[in-house]
Amino acid sequence: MDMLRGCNTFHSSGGEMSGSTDLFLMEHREVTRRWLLRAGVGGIAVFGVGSLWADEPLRSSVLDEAIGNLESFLTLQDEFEDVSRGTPKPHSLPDETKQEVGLTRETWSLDVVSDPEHPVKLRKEFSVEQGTAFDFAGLMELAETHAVRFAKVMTCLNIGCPLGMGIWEGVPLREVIWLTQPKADLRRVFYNGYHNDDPEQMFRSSLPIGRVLEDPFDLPPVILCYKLNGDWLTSERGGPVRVVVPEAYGFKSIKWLSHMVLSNIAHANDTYAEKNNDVDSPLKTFAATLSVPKKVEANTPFAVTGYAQVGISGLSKVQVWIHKEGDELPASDRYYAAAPWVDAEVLPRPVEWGGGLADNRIPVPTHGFDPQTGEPQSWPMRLAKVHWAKLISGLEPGKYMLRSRTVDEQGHSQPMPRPFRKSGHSAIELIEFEVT
Ligand SMILES: Nc1nc2c(c(=O)[nH]1)N[C@H]1C(S)=C(S)[C@@H](COP(=O)(O)O)O[C@H]1N2
Ligand SMILES: [Mo]
Repeated sequence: MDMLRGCNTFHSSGGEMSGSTDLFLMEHREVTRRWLLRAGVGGIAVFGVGSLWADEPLRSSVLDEAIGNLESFLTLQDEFEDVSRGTPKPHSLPDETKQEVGLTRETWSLDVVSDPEHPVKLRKEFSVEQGTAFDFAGLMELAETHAVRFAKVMTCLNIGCPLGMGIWEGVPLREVIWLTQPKADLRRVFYNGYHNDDPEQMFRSSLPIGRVLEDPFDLPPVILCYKLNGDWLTSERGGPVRVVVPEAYGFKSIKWLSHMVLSNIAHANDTYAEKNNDVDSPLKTFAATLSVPKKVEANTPFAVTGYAQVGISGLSKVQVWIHKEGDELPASDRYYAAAPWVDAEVLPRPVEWGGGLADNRIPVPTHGFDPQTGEPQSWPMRLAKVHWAKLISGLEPGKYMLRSRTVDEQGHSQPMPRPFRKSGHSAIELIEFEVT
């Protein structure tokens, strides 16, 4: 865990149909439905990306097939990548132990207390020690009137590649904080999850109180999350309750939540700061490939696909640039800003969302989706992972390098505007392939 690496790319094996052809066709049909059977569906025009699809009959079947094989938009809970500390990892404990230590909905309890070292004036505290802890029944009571849902990609600042994409449901954290009736000296909250009662294993994160009490611009609230894609949050994903911070990297979204401390401390005190991470860095926008053939035939069109993480700066374009080995690279152009980039097609919202959603419907209401129709209110949606594809017309034989990048809504191309690795991955990906 927590290792530094680029984003995975898988070389597709170019038309290979190994294994059972029937099975392949079945799977193929299924995934194709996710992304392609839209022309007659009528959803496209509603949000104004009709032009992308207007020339649909002219689209290459090569491109359509590559799009059809893309992963689904939402990730099944069990298929998220897991980034968990702990020996043993809390989600691997036996059920009896989970019961004992409060890692089930029936036994969950939360401390919400003033920081002894930087005290806050509160009228009320919730304390496990004093038998007044906040419990799951209390959370469900708040959920009746305050529950919210939003779509968000979970991404580790250190790993860089998205871990999974979900619809997260929970109660805004501020609702629980208001129950303590804070009066003064509240500047920050910090929080941690169950850590085998070993201080060495504690993994803590923190937020300025302002972010908890108010949602800047159109961001969803910071939540105490108990459901993912419509199902109870699994133990591996941090259940029964985890924090989810919409615009932040994963380390702010503490799993197996057990302690919430209201503090007058004036600065961040996250465990993740210890490894030189920039803990105030919101999610970045970047692109990566999902499928690039390793070898292609000369003068034959082929498709490449990928995804873009849409960070707080939004996404206006995904672009690719194919550079032949030996050709001159632009001089003194560190981020290849002047290279001959060409636009790829950013796919509209899928027909099927995936992720195991009941009836394949985004539950209503969900932040960012129309409360009547369930359609996304903007696309590509911020804080999500979207997909792109590009048909490359034939190339002459040789070795090539494919780069992909995003351009955000302010016109910054990757790795800008925040190119520093410890504030999150944004380097331009480089994939080699050969034309024979
Ligand atoms: N209690 C606890 N919460 C945690 C972690 C952890 O190790 N312990 N890892 C964090 C990190 S670094 C990331 S990137 C995300 C990963 O979430 P996931 O495992 O649901 O994909 O969880 C965060 N929450
Ligand atoms: Mo992480």
